[in-house]
Amino acid sequence: MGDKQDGSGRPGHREESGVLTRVKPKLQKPSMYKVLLLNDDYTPMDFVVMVLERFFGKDENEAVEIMMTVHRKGVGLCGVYTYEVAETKVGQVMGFAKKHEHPLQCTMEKD
Ligand code: TYC
Repeated sequence: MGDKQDGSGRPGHREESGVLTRVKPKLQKPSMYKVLLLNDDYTPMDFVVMVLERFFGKDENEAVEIMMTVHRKGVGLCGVYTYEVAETKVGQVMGFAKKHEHPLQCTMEKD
């Protein structure tokens, strides 16, 4: 529907004055961003587990697993989100850690 061939030689396109145009412009998939937690020596393990449950929807087992990965390896993946959602999660975690006076760091990077 709306993309029948018109002599442009490509389905889904039309050609006018030598310019090939998509009939239905393609929507681009948004870039995705990883939200990461970083290890430190002072934030209590229970607090990190709570963060993972509260802001990343993890159940207790998943949260403990991610927290222990961060504790052992220095960094761990909380989730992958669009830019605005990732930015919001980072802000929520940093605000929550600050409020409780823990040095927990949360960052994002392009997937
Ligand atoms: N290393 C901390 C401790 O021994 C625990 C911890 C885990 C801190 C994960 C931050 O992102 C973190 N209390």
